Amino acid sequence: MTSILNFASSFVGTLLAEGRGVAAVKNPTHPVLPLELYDMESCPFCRIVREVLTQLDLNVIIYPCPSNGTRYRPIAEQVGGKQQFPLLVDPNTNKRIYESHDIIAYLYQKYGDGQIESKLYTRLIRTPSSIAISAVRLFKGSKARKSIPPKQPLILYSFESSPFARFVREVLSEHEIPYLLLNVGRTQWQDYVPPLVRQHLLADFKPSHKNRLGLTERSGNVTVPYLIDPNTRIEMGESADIVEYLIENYAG
Ligand SMILES: N[C@@H](CCC(=O)N[C@@H](CS)C(=O)NCC(=O)O)C(=O)O
Repeated sequence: MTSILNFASSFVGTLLAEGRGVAAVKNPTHPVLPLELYDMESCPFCRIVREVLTQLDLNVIIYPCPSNGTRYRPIAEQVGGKQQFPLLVDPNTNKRIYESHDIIAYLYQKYGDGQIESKLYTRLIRTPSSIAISAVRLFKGSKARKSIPPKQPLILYSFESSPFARFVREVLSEHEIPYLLLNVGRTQWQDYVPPLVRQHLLADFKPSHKNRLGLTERSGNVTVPYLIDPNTRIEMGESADIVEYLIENYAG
């Protein structure tokens, strides 16, 4: 019963995003170094930034900063001057930016087509639906739990509005586990075909974007979430298995 409700609320969350956080632009501009985001999975302002990171096909190292967390909050304060999230760091340009709308504007300007969405759109459309998603998920991922820090950041293939990837990101957030988020937003109609059907009916299909291609080469398909743990050299798909693995290996 719990898991049905858990899935239902994550799926409702995906519907509330009104299609954002699923698709990626056709011709992305990739920076040399991944961006860095001090983030809380359940923070509505952080989510709207992550939606744009999926849209622009940008890789990002996530440093989770749940509300009572002690691992990355002090670092965020050192880096940016205060504990407010989201905080974006772009090591390619040395920019450190607070305020979700300013971060989104920067991302569109620097890595998008230069067209910036209006602040009204961010505040009246994006933000309320993101608050609704956090509410239906009961703000999961916002409270730190005891955990063992990994030596190296984990790697997660995901796109923001995947209802399954959300479960994994919530656990990573609560346990303050840093991870390189490799976005796999969809661009072609074949990307929307369910993975099992695609594997059989479109066996020759090659995705156009680097992360989708990389994941296909690794696992034979694009199914998210997909976790790689360089510390144990384990890699796996299936959100329930990943959640179990993370708790077994990193819960304190
Ligand atoms: N106007 C800011 C609001 C950011 C904000 O209020 N973030 C909350 C988390 S949702 C925060 O940083 N709270 C301080 C804390 O958690 O210590 C934005 O759009 O980025």
